[in-house]
Amino acid sequence: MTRNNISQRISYILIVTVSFFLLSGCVQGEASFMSPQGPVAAAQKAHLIRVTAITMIAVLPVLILVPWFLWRYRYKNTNARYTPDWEFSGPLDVVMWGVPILIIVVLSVQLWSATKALDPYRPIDPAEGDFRVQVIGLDWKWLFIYPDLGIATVGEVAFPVGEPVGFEMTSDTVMQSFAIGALAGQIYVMPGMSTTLHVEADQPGTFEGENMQFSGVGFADQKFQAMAMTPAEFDAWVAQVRADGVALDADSYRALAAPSTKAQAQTALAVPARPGGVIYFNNIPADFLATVRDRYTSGKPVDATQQPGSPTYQKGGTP
Ligand SMILES: [Cu+2]
Repeated sequence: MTRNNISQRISYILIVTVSFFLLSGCVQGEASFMSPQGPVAAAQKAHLIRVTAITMIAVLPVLILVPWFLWRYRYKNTNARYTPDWEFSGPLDVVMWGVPILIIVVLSVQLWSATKALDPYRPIDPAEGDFRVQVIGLDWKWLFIYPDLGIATVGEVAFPVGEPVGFEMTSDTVMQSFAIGALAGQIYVMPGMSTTLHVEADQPGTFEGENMQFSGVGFADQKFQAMAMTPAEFDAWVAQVRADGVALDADSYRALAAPSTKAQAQTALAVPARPGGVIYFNNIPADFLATVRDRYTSGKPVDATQQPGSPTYQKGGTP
């Protein structure tokens, strides 16, 4: 590799790194792990900064020395030593190989321990137990089910602040990617499978959640508000969902699961047009997520008319 190539490559790395930090500052504060609102996102941010700093031990000297060499050993500078036959320096080789090897060893240890610590399946506090929320990814909305409270929502998900929340998730359409950026990283959801994500919010607040995997025309609308509430606020919210909700049954689920934005789903279900496309359900069949998920693994193929992601999906009636 020529020096020019190297410096090109380095300027590219620099531009990407700098834009990353600039752009992450532009994102709405509560949507990014760079302004963490919980312990998981805080650990992710600390990990990124640590890893970037360690990498800079190798990157910064190159960024500084390459322009300096170019300047110092330019043709017209008669003060610089000209040694066209120079080809090897033992101490220099030890530094040039030794430092990067050390960095890779340290990065490996960092990555290993961070991967274990940030395992999304690992309960945040095993002694405390999870506040359970089940999630079904649909075109183009997320259905949140509270199996212990008998309610479900679309467009917003609330949970008590300071309590570890365990999301059990699946998809009833294509693969999607669930993320509440300010609390934790993204996790994929897939039909016929369950994935798990643990989050916790430090302070009461509202954070943006979204689907991060393109899934068709309504993709941009597949966002929701994640709301960390005080216990009193949360109880009031649950009471409101229970009072204002419609029953979640086979028919309402079929209407909800059909490809539509949240607002279109409100119309299809004939429920109030709440801001943000929010829909409340109050009567939840037992183990609804398992019923939806396990259709795909019964051993019999699921007919296309029964798959919400299919163009021939039947929106109404029971099969
Ligand atoms: Cu999978």
